Amino acid sequence: MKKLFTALSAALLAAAAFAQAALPSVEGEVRKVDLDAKKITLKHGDIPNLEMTGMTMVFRVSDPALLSKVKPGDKVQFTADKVDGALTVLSIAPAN
Ligand SMILES: [Cu+2]
Repeated sequence: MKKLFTALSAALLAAAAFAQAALPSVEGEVRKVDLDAKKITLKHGDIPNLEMTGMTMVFRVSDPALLSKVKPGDKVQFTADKVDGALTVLSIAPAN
């Protein structure tokens, strides 16, 4: 029984790690960068993990340093997820 529980825990941990790593990369275009509010406006394509189709909207960023990597007009690839109830960009980089 204990062995089974250990195996289940390991499987759950692996699944959680996989979910983290598996955030899909999304195409977008930067519309606005707000350093003070730590927010970015992106015109984005489909975001399967958030069940969103393309639109233009504001995201929080997990780390303000992300905002220094991009500027309005840039085509980007990013990942986003819900963090503490807020739609948050977790990674972003210029697309090339
Ligand atoms: Cu959206």
